[in-house]
Amino acid sequence: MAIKKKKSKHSPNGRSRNGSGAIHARVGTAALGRSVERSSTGSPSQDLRTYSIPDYRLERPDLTVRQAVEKDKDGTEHVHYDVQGDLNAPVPPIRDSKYLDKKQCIEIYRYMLLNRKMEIALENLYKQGKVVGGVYFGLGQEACSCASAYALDQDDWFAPMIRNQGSLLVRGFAASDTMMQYMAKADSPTRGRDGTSHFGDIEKRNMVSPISMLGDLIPVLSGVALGARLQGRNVAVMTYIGDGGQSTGVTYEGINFAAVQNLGLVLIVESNLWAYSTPSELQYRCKDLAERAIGYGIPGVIVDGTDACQVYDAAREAVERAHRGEGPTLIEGKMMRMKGHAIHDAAAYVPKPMFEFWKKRDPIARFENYLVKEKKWLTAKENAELISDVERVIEAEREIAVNSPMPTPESAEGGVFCEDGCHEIKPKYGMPKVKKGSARFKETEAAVHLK
Ligand SMILES: Cc1ncc(C[n+]2csc(CCOP(=O)(O)OP(=O)(O)O)c2C)c(N)n1
Ligand SMILES: [Mg+2]
Repeated sequence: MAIKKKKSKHSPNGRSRNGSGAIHARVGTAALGRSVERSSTGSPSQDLRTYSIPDYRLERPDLTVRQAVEKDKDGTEHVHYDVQGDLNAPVPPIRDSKYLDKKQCIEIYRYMLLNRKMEIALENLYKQGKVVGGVYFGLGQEACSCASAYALDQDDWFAPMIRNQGSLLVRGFAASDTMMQYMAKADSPTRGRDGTSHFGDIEKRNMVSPISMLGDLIPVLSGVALGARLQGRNVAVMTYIGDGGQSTGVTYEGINFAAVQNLGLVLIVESNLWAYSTPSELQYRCKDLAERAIGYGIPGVIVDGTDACQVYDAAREAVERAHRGEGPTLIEGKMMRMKGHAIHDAAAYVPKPMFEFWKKRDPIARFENYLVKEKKWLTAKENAELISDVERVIEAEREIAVNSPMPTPESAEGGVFCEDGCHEIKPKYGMPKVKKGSARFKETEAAVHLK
């Protein structure tokens, strides 16, 4: 296998941050392209294959982070990071969506605002001492969370990770659910048994609970798709993994399983340049994580994770592939984690100019500019009204959350393990298909399990 690469003057390992020319870009299709290279005489060379990764971005930031070690007077070593590259590059426009209309764009914008303002309220609740434990933020990643979840159909499934509190809003959770969860309130989805995001809803919202062990959601979601298929349905199952988390072995296992079984996994790789305090340069060696798709034999695509239209289009195409039973898609969303890992982390290790570069690419400010100034789909007055309405909603949700009681100590005894008659496990879409055969096993394992 050969991937055409161009050596960068910034990168000693040959990994340039500038996508131009590094991977054959074929914008407009999410299909994995593979071709046989032709030699200069025009005859096909069987030795060299090239692969195409579509790249929807209108800008390919060319920044590199390098580790430097300095010694202080006592000889103690201090590690810090420097950023190099074109930090003054102009901000790209939003790419027009192939699918979204005016109403849908405004709806996604509203979810992104809800996402941002809910997290601002959460930060305040934390500072008021009302939160039990920490708080995670998706600042700078609202377009990725909201536009991807918006691409799912009602019957599809999803599993968010810590940066995807916006996806929960899109899938019908209230902001107060997340707030109460962080405050461990009696009315929170886990009734005070968990202080962060470990809750799901397999009945109404087709949501699998996040799993803290990075990567483990991927095989679980692949399993959901397999379960649905056994019940006669091709559903899309969307989940997220960070640029750090994707290094885990289970990520490989989960995607590979979905690939060979043609399961409708839609994996959003959140390339936000940091994994806790580790820059992506120290996390993986390939240039773009979408390249991983080539090894799995599935389509991979790169989008600007701060552009809601690009995220939506790639996610929607992946969801449609899933519905057609054509298997998984890997979507790499490039963006920047604009806060520390969680509220306790001031992110002092991130070079300040890097924050400044990405602040100019704020997904909400860019989408607002697109809707108000470029498309003129919102007047300044309508936009101001929409923002105040979102603020009103968040304030009302905050009130609900704050006024919810703490759980009673006695309630801790119940509702942790399934008790007799607690709930029925039944197939969602129909009885699993029974395979006819002459062997001893007459029914599929799922059919036996769900009897
Ligand atoms: C298997 C595993 N290893 C380590 C951790 C601890 N941990 C939690 S989040 C995190 C960083 C994740 O970085 P990334 O995947 O890039 O996601 P981001 O926080 O940037 O969204 C680590 C190391 C974990 N939860 N699971
Ligand atoms: Mg990361």
